[in-house]
Amino acid sequence: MTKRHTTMVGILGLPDSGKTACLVSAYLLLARGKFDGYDFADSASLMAFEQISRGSRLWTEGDEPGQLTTHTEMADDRQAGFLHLRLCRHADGRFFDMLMPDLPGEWSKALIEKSDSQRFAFLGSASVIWLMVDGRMFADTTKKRYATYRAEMLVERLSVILPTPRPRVILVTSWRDIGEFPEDAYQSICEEGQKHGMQIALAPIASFSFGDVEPGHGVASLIDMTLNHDRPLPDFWPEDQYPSKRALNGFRSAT
Ligand SMILES: Nc1nc2c(ncn2[C@@H]2O[C@H](COP(=O)(O)OP(=O)(O)OP(=O)(O)O)[C@@H](O)[C@H]2O)c(=O)[nH]1
Ligand SMILES: [Mg+2]
Repeated sequence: MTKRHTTMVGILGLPDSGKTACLVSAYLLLARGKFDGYDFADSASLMAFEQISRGSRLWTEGDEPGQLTTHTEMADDRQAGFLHLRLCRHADGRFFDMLMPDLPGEWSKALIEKSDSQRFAFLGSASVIWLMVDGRMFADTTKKRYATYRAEMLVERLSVILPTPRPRVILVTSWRDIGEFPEDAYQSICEEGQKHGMQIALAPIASFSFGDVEPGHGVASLIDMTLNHDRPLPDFWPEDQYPSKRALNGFRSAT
């Protein structure tokens, strides 16, 4: 990150929300040259991508994948490890470096249940946050309300960790292949975000697919949203804090 401008993404989400699947899907789309708007340029973590994509070898032409990722566990349970991607944008040939952690959902669970936030300190340097939720829970009317509540808890916990001005937060909803994400649940999560000064955008994805939606749907658009971020700049010269600014302006006009 000291060498090149890098977009670090903070990825949170309960177990099974689809974090690993999303990263695998992005990697597979890039590997097959099917990633809308971008080409794969490089990765400093190819081995790690290969490792998490192992189960997806079955994803060949016309062969719809099923359960392809496994539960994430980490060798080091105190510190996040990152996957790296360098992408080239078709529109202007510009290169983008991204760092994304593949964290175990247990970390987010412990954040909700025990406010265990120490391991998430790195989120302070993230440009964009992906808040991942399991689309299956929101498609099931008996589980939707609880799933919304848990997502809001995560937003609330996140608000304590994130700096101000807030980085952009994207609600990434998985399993788009089984249906649309319910709008009322999104509204409710957005309102929780607004209470804490966060604007939450929505990005539905189908990392894999059992339905009519093509596998990888929404993933390239999520990355595009992520890379085109404008982090609001802090108010550099608030009048009341720096009265000398006026003196400086006066000096300028006098010369
Ligand atoms: N069809 C379909 N399957 C998905 C999608 N997203 C995730 N899955 C599947 O759902 C299961 C859970 O996804 P993971 O990506 O492993 O979940 P995770 O958030 O990494 O879970 P932990 O590592 O336990 O925290 C896996 O079997 C995935 O293959 C999706 O958008 N569509
Ligand atoms: Mg995982």
